[in-house]
Amino acid sequence: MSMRQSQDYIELENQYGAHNYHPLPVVLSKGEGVFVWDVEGKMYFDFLAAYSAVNQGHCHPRILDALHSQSQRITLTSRAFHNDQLGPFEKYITELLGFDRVLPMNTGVEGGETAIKLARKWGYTVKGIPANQAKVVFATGNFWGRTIAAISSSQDPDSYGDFGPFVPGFEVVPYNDLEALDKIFQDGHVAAFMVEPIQGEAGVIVPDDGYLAGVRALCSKYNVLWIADEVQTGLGRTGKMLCCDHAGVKPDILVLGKALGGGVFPVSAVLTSHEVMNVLHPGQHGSTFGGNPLACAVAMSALQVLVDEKLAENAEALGEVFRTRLRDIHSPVISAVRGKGLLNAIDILPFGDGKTAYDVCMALKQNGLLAKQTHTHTIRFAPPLTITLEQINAAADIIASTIEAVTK
Ligand code: IF1
Repeated sequence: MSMRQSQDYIELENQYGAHNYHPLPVVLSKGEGVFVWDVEGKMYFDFLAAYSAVNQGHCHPRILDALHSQSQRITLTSRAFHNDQLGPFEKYITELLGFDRVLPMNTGVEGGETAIKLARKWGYTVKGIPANQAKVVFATGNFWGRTIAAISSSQDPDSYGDFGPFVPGFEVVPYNDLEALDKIFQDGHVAAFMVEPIQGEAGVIVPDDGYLAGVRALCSKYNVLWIADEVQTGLGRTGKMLCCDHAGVKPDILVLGKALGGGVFPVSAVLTSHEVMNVLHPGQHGSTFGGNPLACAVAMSALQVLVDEKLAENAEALGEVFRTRLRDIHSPVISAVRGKGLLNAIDILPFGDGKTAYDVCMALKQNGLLAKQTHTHTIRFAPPLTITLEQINAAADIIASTIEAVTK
């Protein structure tokens, strides 16, 4: 039996799997640090990091060790019983990030759903919003997952098309627009405003410097809970532990996911105050896997790696280097360079006979760097935060030479 090649694996997925993605034609079989290898043994820089879920690098030894040693003891108890990993994890993460309480879940979208349930219930029982009248406000361009609630706030037809009817009580305002917030918050039925400090899927949209401080002030003024969706921007990605830290402000509810699982296990978490978290009583929310001992052991090690290896600081410093390198690529097809820390993006103008960012990503793949386009014209660059100066410069060399070559 000849060893399977990439095309064999792709054909298996085409024949037996759902076609809910259009992946780049590369089949990965090994990952270590900032590198991944395909089944033919070709090595690539991973500049997507599973959409910022591999901040600590692929197969981090300390995180794998936590996974392996806990898996030899006990992995899943359900929350019908206590376990010896949950309490220590809850203490560690709440003290590390400065919140009173945490509710552990599994995926980022479950974190978002949990935050919205908390906000609605707080709206009724604390703010005094009439039953079933609570409103949650979102920003245009938001993306927080694929559930019916998450697509109910979306403006992207690919996200919501043919999946209606949608969750009621969701309102949308333009991102980065404080006046619009000031206006809609005057509706006393608004319980919360959920927003990404930098919009990831929308194309790494960085708001004006005063925006987050303005959100904080307006939410306080109108007694509206600010839910910060830091599933993608959190945990060192933008050069601080939390993206909100750049503005020196704290949300009422924080949603984390992705890198909380250290790239090896789905872990998400919702952190908030006693006042908000205490609106939930036994039997009112939960999850089979939420807070399982394996997830807690992995997440604890994932956080400790971020802190001990100073990955946020590394992201801050190397992000500056990387954006400078991108700006030094004097190419007529690059119309914008933007980002914070190691969450960056470039916009690519159509070139050649209608070629787009996808064609640049295909050429980057040929040259040993994996990245993914978003919304046709944008390429997001988000490597693991463990990347070194030498590696970021080598990757920038590949990006520069590739763009120069394909756009000749
Ligand atoms: C896919 C996108 C990124 C997120 C933010 C919550 C979630 C996400 C800010 C939900 C998830 C993922 C979903 C994944 C690809 C990826 C993605 F391209 F889809 F939009 F990162 F930008 N909040 N983003 O970015 O977390 O439930 O997925 O754990 O659906 O293809 P999840």
